[in-house]
Amino acid sequence: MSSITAPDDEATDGADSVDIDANGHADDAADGTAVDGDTDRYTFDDLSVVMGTYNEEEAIGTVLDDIERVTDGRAEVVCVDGSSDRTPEIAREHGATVIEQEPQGYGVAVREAVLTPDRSVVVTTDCDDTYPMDRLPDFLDAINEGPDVVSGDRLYHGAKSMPAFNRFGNQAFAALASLLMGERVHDTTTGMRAYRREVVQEIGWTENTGLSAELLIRPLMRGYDVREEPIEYAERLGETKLDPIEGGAAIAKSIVTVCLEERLRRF
Ligand SMILES: Nc1nc2c(ncn2[C@@H]2O[C@H](COP(=O)(O)OP(=O)(O)OP(=O)(O)O)[C@@H](O)[C@H]2O)c(=O)[nH]1
Ligand SMILES: [Mg+2]
Repeated sequence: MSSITAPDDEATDGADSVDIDANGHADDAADGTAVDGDTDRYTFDDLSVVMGTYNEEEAIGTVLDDIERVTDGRAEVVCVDGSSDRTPEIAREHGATVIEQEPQGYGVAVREAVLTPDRSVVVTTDCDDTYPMDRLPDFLDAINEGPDVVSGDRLYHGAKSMPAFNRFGNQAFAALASLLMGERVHDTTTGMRAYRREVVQEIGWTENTGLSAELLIRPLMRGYDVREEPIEYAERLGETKLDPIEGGAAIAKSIVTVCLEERLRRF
């Protein structure tokens, strides 16, 4: 795991309730089960996995089956759905909480999704079977080690399944954000991250297509402890909902706007 920034004491006050494993071993809770004498660690019972869903009937069954298998059915799942196909029915059959919303773009759905859970740890994902749900225990373990945000870095392993145009764009977004923030980040547009709930509750989110970048940049620039975790990335099931040119321009604009806003906030 590559560490991006040191924690800012003031900003991470909300994290005080969690103890790091006395042995310094994150692996003790790799199955999300609190071990004896270690009851302050978050487990799958503290985990919400949230996503925007928009006509994902090809993928949603697989994604929700994976979450159920990996977390023993203990993680809560929240889908903010704008579909006209069977996606919401399939989600409900799998026990997910479905919030219906007119389709208004990625960020409008995902903002609602991250703000909905009452549980302490919120993990975002896409509903297209691209993100490795079998890494949920690692993300939970990583949060238990102390960070406020753990961000899946798809580019670390090369992201060969990503279309070349998107890969190039994502590298360019990371370079742009790194330059403007003065901190090296490797994947600003990943959809898989774990957050301590306080982080998503305390920050006001403004972006739509660029929300994924905003969800990394604002916490980082406010001094939260943000870490990147290399992940594999798979080919998408079903149709993309993002126009690469229009979406790419919106993301670049969000990165510049959010970085400038966060810099001005410091004065
Ligand atoms: N509710 C809702 N969900 C959306 C909307 N737009 C996108 N999503 C969901 O947000 C997630 C991300 O969209 P994707 O199409 O995967 O975008 P992407 O990951 O940038 O592009 P891909 O390379 O195709 O995966 C998916 O789970 C979509 O179903 C929307 O307007 N409303
Ligand atoms: Mg996707």
